[in-house]
Amino acid sequence: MPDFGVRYTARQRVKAALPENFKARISTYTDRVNLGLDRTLPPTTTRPHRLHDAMRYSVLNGGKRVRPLLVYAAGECLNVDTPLLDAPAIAIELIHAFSLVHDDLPAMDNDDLRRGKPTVHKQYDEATAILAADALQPLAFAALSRIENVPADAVIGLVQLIADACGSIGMTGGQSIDLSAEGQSLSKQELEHMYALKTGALIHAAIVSACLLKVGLPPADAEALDRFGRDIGIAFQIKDDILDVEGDTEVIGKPAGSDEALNKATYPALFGIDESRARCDELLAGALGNLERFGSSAKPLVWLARYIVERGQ
Ligand code: GRG
Repeated sequence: MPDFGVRYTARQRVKAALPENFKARISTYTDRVNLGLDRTLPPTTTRPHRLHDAMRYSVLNGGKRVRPLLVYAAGECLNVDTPLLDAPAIAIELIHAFSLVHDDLPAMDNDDLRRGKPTVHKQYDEATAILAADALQPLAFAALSRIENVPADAVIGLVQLIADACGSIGMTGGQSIDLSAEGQSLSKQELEHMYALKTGALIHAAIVSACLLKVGLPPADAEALDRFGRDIGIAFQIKDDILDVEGDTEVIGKPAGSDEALNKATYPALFGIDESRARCDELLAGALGNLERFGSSAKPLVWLARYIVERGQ
């Protein structure tokens, strides 16, 4: 039985002195999760080669790694040992990758490009893309189950958190509402509910996973991070919509797969770009307010929250 569990060297297990500035800190954590993902995914030399090649292509073809970064930043905020955060960071990114493969399929958004490269069904074929995504989801839970030095109730808590965030009361439910809302007018409340499920649930789970790994976390701290996760998750999707509109204005017409071409119910489409920006700023301010109680240990979370709302891609 092959074992694809993540194994770090003793040096990597030691909590390294982290660089002080944002960019250097981000690349330290990005490298860390990329290493973990690489070791978790079966090699292409393992049969079936094409399936494993497609799985690796879908995960290791770029991506900002925002969700794993949030796991590590929330862990820093609570002073959780970095190695404990690897499993949820890897699991959540694998779930995210599988959702993108499905999201790009002809039955969903029918996109040809993802991260500037052919989508998985274009690079391979539709059946391989479906199977690769199918295999990424259990791989996420297998990675989670291999977490070491964590009490069983915390592991169960992580499995429940991430399963709920991924399922019909989370991302999949949000995607279902999104598909049935095409061409419809939703209230702000309805739209934000859809965003909270479709995109927010996994982002929220990234933050809360660090909370589950902190022994003796005061309930008020857990509640503050819970609220932070909810606000920043919705802000992430509104910003994604704004970027989609801004991207479309740079090309003539409505590119296939764009929100406008798909007649999607989005914040800019329903309430305009100015209101979308204002709501993003409002959510950011609310999110940051929840971090004040943590003082300077929340700095990486503050950086990431600002990055989410101010990013250019
Ligand atoms: C669970 C059966 C099943 C299907 C999945 C397709 C689907 C249901 C859900 C899709 C949810 C989805 C794609 C939401 C959009 C989230 C979003 C804004 C993605 C872009 O995330 P980034 O910007 O991407 O973090 P990178 O490329 O940086 O990783």
